Formats: sequence, structure tokens, C-alpha cells
Amino acid sequence: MGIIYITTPIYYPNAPPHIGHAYTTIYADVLARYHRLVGDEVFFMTGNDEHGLKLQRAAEEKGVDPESFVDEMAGVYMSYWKMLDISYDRFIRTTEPDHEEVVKKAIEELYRKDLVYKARYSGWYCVNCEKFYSEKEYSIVEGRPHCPIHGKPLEWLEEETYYFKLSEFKDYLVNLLENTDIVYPRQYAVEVLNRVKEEGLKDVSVARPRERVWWGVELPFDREYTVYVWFDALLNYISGIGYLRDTEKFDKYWDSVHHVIGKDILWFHTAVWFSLLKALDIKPPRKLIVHAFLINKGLKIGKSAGNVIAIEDLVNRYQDSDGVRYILMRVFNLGKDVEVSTELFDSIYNSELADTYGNLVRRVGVLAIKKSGGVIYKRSLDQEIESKIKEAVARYSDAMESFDVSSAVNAAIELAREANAFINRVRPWEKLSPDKDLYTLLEAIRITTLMLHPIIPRATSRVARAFSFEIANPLESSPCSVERYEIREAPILFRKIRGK
Ligand code: ME8
Repeated sequence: MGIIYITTPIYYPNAPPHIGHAYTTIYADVLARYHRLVGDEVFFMTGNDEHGLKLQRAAEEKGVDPESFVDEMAGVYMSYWKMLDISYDRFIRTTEPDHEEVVKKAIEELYRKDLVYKARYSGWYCVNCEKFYSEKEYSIVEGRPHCPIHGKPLEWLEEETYYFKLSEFKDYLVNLLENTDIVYPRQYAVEVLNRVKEEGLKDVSVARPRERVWWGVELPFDREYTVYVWFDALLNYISGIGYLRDTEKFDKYWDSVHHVIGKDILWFHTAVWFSLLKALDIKPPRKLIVHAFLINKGLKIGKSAGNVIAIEDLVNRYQDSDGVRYILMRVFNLGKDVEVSTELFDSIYNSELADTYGNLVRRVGVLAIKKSGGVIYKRSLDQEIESKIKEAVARYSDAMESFDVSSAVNAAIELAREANAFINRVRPWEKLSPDKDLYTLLEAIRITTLMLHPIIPRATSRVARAFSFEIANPLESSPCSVERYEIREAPILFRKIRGK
């Protein structure tokens, strides 16, 4: 039994989460559920990034104080995660006193170590990204610098600020990126390396003047400043497991940390985060799993592009969370952007959930009740299906262990497809006593169900209840291990979507 600590980014709650946030969070949830299923001890954390100019302005626009705004939004995020069956162990908020304490102590330590110093800063800033952009990065529209991600005009900022000596960590960072497999897939490590080689590693500002950004953690050694929101936010990953408070817990989980992020925040999670950890004498994360974007008509789906797809619309369309979870994990891609459309989603839902897995469960359930009174005893399995089961489990396990959830889903649904083909071939409805066929089919259904459990927990739990078997570790559930099936009902799991 292993231990695994899984994190999502902590999201800016200036608006409710959309399909992009669901994409990351469901993926991390599937990893967490898979590891629980195979017997690992899991700590799974998500949460909200509640400080900074973006939140200060969002609250101002609504005419409320930031504190009550972020309180309300924390409830909104939790309700979305409940709607999607996200099984987090902790929902962290950066306004929690424990976290703020860690931020203060961390920056104080860096100051003491001479890794933070005061200097003048000027540059072009995007409030949506909460980030400065260099001349190389921004685009010029009508003669003015614009954000390369949001396409909005950048703001010119000039201020005295405190810097973190990121430049001192260049060799350390390059060595980690070149010689370890922390960043996954590797293409993202190469991307960061190229940038470091091209631009070097410049010191970063870690504070904001209070007169401009008052909604943040006070800088302990200069009350005229607040801590820069990114510096504050990254520390959630260690404050959330008891850094400086509960050493035992921290040591237990930090060793196995797997961060899941979108590629938009790759730089902060490598250049800045790895260096910051080193500066605090903490070892680098075990894994940084980076995924590409969900896009619509070529543009990243997001609040600023105005092309968001609402989570509740998807949950309504596909009846509950399972449909949405399945579809997003089926298209999930670490390396490449995925163009989404209702047509694509409907076709995955109809052909795989309704026509393949759902139909298999319904057909076999009905046959078992009709032909055998719902009780099927253990028999030897059809050999071909038995080897398909073993193959599918091996593929599934390899895929899950390499974080390739869409291939894992594929391995499971492939097995359901094989089982449907087997029914058509052996035609159990024509036989007087088709119990051997039915037992084979029930075993194929059971193993498919166990494999799909982390992805569609509701439907799979329902099948386990209806067919009287336990949800257990698919990697250890050898075919032919159930003595007796009792089929209590033949559920219709997914209703097909017809038309628009
Ligand atoms: O960046 N496709 O928060 P955020 C895929 N608070 N993933 C998407 C997506 C899309 N179209 N849109 C959003 C922040 N995401 C900081 C993080 S962590 C210490 C601080 C997902 O609310 C993806 O995971 O802007 C991306 O990295 C994250 O949402 C950004 O969320």
C-alpha cells in the first residue's frame, strides 16, 4: 500500500468554475479514486485562491467587501464539486489563518536568508493573469501591449517592491528539468528549459504596495506591502498538509505529492515553485502533471474569451455527473489541446455510455432474470473473453499508472464492446440454459465496472448493487472469483440523447 497526495490548482473564485476547471478537477479526482480503489492512502486537495487584485476588483465591481465575496464563492465552488462528485479530502482557502501564517513565516525566512530584497520595478501587467509580461511575450494591438492569453490591454505599473532572488536558482532548476522526470509529459520540461535558456531566470516581485493591493497577506517586515498573490497561492500545497504545524503529516504526504495543473500556469509551477521550495529547504514535488487546454473554435475556453461552457448545463444534458465525468476523461489529453463541441460530447455519451456499457448491463441483466431467474452460479469462463479481460486490466493499469486516464477509459470500454460482440455471437437468448455464457458476461461486466468506478462512480455503484457484487480493486479481481450472482434488477443506466 502506498501513499499519494494529489493537488489541483487553487482557482480564482472571481466567477464560478467552468468546464476548464472541471476538466482538471475531475481528472485529479479520478486519480484519487483510482488510488483509493487499489488500496493506497490518498490525500486529495483542491481549493480557492482568494487574495490579490483580481479578487479585490471583482468584489469592488459587485459592491461587496472581498471577504464576504470569497466566503460566498467558496460555497459556490464546493457546491459545483459536489455536483460533480469530487471526493476531495480538503478544500483549502488562502484566507484561512493557518495558511496566512505559513505565508508570513515563509517570506520572513527568505528575507532572513537574504533571498528577498527591495528595488524599483516597472513593467506591463495583466490583472487577469496576475502577472507581468516581458516585451518578448506580449502582443501589440493598435500600438499597445496586450496580454497574449486574454487579448486585453496590459496596465503599466511602476513601483518599489520586494524581489525574490529567483536568478540564484537557475542551475538548480535547469538540473531538475534536465535530469529528473518530475515534469510530465516531458515536452513541458523542455518548454521551460528553452525559456530559461533564452531569457535566463530573472528575479520576481513577491510583494505589492498596500495602497494598490490591500486584499492580501501583510508582508511581515514591511506593513506597507502585501504578499504577491502567486507567492501566497503556491504555498497552499505545503500549508494544506501541515507545514510548520504538523511535521509528521507534512513529511508523510509531501514525499508523494502529485500536482495537477493546466499548461497556462507551468512557469509558476516550475521556475518559481521549484526554486521557492529549494529556498525553503524543501525537496521538489514528486510529480507535476501538466495538461493542455479545452478549446472552442481554436480559443482557450475561459471567462475572458467569453466562450465558457457551464458545468450545470452539461450535468443537465447528460442527466448527472457521470456523463460529464466520462466525456471529459474520454477526451482528456495531457499534450494536446482538445476542441470541444456538443456533437462530440453527445456522440461519446451515446455510443459509449448508452450503447456500449449501458446496453451491455441492460441486456445481460434482462437475460439473466428471464433465462435463469436472476441467479447465476460460477462456471468456467469462455476462454477468449477471459483473455480479453486480463488484457484489458493490464492495459488499464499501465495507463492509470502513467496518468493516461483516457487510455484507461478506453481499455475498459473496449472490454464492454467485446462483451457485446460475444452476446451477438453466442446468442444466449436462443439457448435453453445459457448460464455459462451469462457467467462469462457477468464477469466481463464486473471487471469493466470496477475499472470504470473511478470515472463514473454513480452508475458503477448502481450496477454493483443491482448485480450483487462488491466494488473492489480491479487489478486484484481475477476473473472467475464470484461464486454466485444475484441479479436484482436490469438497470437502464444512460438514456440516449436525441437531437439538439
Ligand atoms: O491560475 N482548459 O487559477 P484559475 C483546460 N489561481 N484547463 C483549464 C481551462 C481550459 N480551457 N481553463 C481553466 C489560477 N483551466 C491560479 C492558480 S495554483 C497555486 C494558483 C484550469 O482560476 C487549468 O487547470 O485561472 C488551469 O491551470 C486552471 O484552471 C487555472 O485556474
